Amino acid sequence: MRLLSFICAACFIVEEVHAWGFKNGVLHNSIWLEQAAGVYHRESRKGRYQLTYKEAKAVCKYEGGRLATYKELEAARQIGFHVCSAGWFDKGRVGYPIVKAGPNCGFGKVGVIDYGYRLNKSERWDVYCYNPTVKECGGVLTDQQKIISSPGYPDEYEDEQICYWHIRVRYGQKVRVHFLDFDVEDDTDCLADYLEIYDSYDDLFGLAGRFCGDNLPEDFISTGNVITLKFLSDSSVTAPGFQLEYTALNSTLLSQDTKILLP
Ligand SMILES: *[C@@H]1O[C@H](CO)[C@@H](O)[C@H](O)[C@H]1NC(C)=O
Ligand SMILES: *[C@@H]1O[C@H](CO)[C@@H](O)[C@H](O)[C@H]1NC(C)=O
Ligand SMILES: [Ca+2]
Repeated sequence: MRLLSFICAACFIVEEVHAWGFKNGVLHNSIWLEQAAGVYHRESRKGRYQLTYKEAKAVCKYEGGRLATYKELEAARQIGFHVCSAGWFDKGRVGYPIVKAGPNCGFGKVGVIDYGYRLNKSERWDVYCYNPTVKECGGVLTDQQKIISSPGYPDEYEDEQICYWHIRVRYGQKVRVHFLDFDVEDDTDCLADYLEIYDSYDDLFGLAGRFCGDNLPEDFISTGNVITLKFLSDSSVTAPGFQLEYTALNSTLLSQDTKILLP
């Protein structure tokens, strides 16, 4: 079962890479442009489509930003910002930016898919925030090697944090994650605070592990050239957090392992 989901995660990545492809050395895929022009997408800690208008505003404000305006969303879209999730933006509007037409997203249209001004502000959607300053928490990383820490490390992280790190190394490479330090609020099923690793370009597919407590997790090696790390903290009890190092690996070195995995 685990093996199966592992393989399918790989299929998915390959499919996506083909669907989007490279242009000027950049993989044209929404997630890598997540912070395009200061605009980024957020969902609730509870999952997709859980934020009222008021909560959506609070999410952006918490991270030092505010709701994106239509103009900002469109400006980001024009440089490749593409997200297939409807979210609140300024003045109680809901919509999402589509760059590439597809049957399952945006009704085959391109542009900001605009659901208009919502009369009912208790409806639940995701959110599009605007914050042009670099965020300490999360980001899109393309370096060959880098050390990543929880916000504030080695001081304790704060409550109510959600950070996504999308790591993309060169096509054909893999990503190795090696933990240097780990101390996250302990909880039986890691439901309170946790770090998750996804063998995927987002956190919808390819969950490879969820970690909490103070045992150092084992090294992780991706199947493709992209991974996502998601760190979440709840509303009470913090800890010093984690520090890890990721490194790009040339997958030729690993082709033996890959063969074993493939049917
Ligand atoms: C507003 O939306 C919420 C959530 O979808 C729903 O529960 C509520 O009944 C709606 N209120 C009105 C007046 O339509
Ligand atoms: C990986 O391959 C690149 C290009 O072929 C090469 O420059 C680099 O030194 C290799 N890295 C390792 C760790 O083998
Ligand atoms: Ca906590």
